[in-house]
Amino acid sequence: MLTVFSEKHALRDSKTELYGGELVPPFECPVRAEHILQRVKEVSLGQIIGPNHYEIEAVTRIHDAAFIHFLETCWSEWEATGYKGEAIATCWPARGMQQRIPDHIEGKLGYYALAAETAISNGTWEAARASVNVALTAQAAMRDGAQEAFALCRPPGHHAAGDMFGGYCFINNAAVAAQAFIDQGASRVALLDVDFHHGNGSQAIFYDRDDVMFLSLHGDPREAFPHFLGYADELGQGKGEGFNHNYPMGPGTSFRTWGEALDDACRKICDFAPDAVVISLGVDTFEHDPISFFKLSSDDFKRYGSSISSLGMPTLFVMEGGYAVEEIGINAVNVLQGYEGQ
Ligand code: Q9C
Ligand code: ZN
Repeated sequence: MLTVFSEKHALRDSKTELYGGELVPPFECPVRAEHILQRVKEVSLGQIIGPNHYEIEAVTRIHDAAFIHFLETCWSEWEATGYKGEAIATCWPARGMQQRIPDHIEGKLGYYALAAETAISNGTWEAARASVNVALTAQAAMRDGAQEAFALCRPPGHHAAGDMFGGYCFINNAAVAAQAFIDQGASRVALLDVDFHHGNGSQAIFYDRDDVMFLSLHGDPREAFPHFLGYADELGQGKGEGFNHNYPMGPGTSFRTWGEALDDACRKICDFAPDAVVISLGVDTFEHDPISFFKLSSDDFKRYGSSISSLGMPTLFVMEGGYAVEEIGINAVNVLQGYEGQ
């Protein structure tokens, strides 16, 4: 399987994450991508290439242009105020308040942030831009005939909505890639999100559409981030009704239960008969993940990779979360090897 990777991921290297009331070193850190790349090489998964450059229009098919401009300019505006730390949102357009975009960077941050853990710092934009180019390059390889590809994206993307960043995500790489399939003539695309966290951004982006089906297996929002989306009764709206499927699961969920949810999601994908499948591949479902509560073992990742290949559909894997950094390479590549029948 082809892997696409950019060294520019390392430019996303913020120093702080607001976690449990403390500023800690971010769980979403550069070594994650290095370990995955190392494992891809170790098992000789296949060719590894760098990303091509894509115009921003591929991104603004999904994201609001003013939001993208905000991401691009946020750090320099923040720095210009003289603040000493990284750019972190501290106020929001909460219930009953105006949804107008303020002029001050503090206000803009609150407007465009969906959570406070994710700090923007120098290099964040460049890395996010490279990450979506990685996804688009892997997608283009499939347009040109590849049956599958691995976009080793970092930073991840599935929490990013049309005009919101957060949950370590800035640009929704998987959504932009799904849209690229549609723009190249696909009638239907399934976006299957197996990251531990609900893909709120992807769901919101495609919620009223019937050409991209979104399915997500995740920690129950009653107990897990992003807390305010991901319930089972969110089925889509308008012509998108019936094209959104959530499988929220509680603390301690084992592969038995998780695998049954995956089988159900795969049946829905089969009925939908998409031209391509995009997998939001998070491996934070791992039993030893430091911020999650599912109990999948390293072997389980192989098993479900094989289930995904049983769909027999062109499949683009897009890297999302996973914070057990020592095992992240083994777990992510196990999915890909399981898919390849190894
Ligand atoms: N108590 C991704 O996996 N904070 N993002 C969790 C846990 C945010 C995860 C707090 C987690 C975001 C791409
Ligand atoms: Zn996650």
